[in-house]
Amino acid sequence: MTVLTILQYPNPRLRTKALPVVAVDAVITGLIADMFETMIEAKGIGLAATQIDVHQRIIVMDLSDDNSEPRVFINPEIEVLDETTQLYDEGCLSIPGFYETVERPSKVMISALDREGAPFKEEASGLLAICIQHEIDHLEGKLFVDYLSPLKRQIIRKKMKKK
Ligand code: GNR
Ligand code: NI
Repeated sequence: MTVLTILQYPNPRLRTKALPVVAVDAVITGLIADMFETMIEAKGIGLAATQIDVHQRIIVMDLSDDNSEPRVFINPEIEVLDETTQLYDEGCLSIPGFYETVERPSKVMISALDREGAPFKEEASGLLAICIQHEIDHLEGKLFVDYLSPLKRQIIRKKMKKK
């Protein structure tokens, strides 16, 4: 297994739209293992393939304190189940050190393939709902800073460029 490099904002590759996975084969399985290793090493709760410059629709996630609940979402789709929204102070491994409040739908239905390629559905609320929306945004080339005012985004962009 390998720890991969995480692209940093404002790298334009983070704006690439990922394509669906065609077959969950040994290459995809190996990539998923590397993504978990990368996410854990970076102390994240989720990682989208876009962040490691692979533009296929793959997300790994572990919301537990001890990395005991790994989740994989391949070709994920969400349907908003409730117009209610929730606010959360979001961070991103591609924008380290910056946290800003983002508003998102509270309750969504996730449809995806698991690591074996089998389809499943899961109703999500709380942190899972936030995280899956944050990760699917990555697959679309979108970042949490896109929800902020242009001024706030510009400040973060300049500070990231200085690093
Ligand atoms: O580790 C992460 N924490 C986090 C906190 C609040 C909202 C979303 C996230 S996801 C982030 C990891 C990451 O950048 N995934 O793309
Ligand atoms: Ni992120």
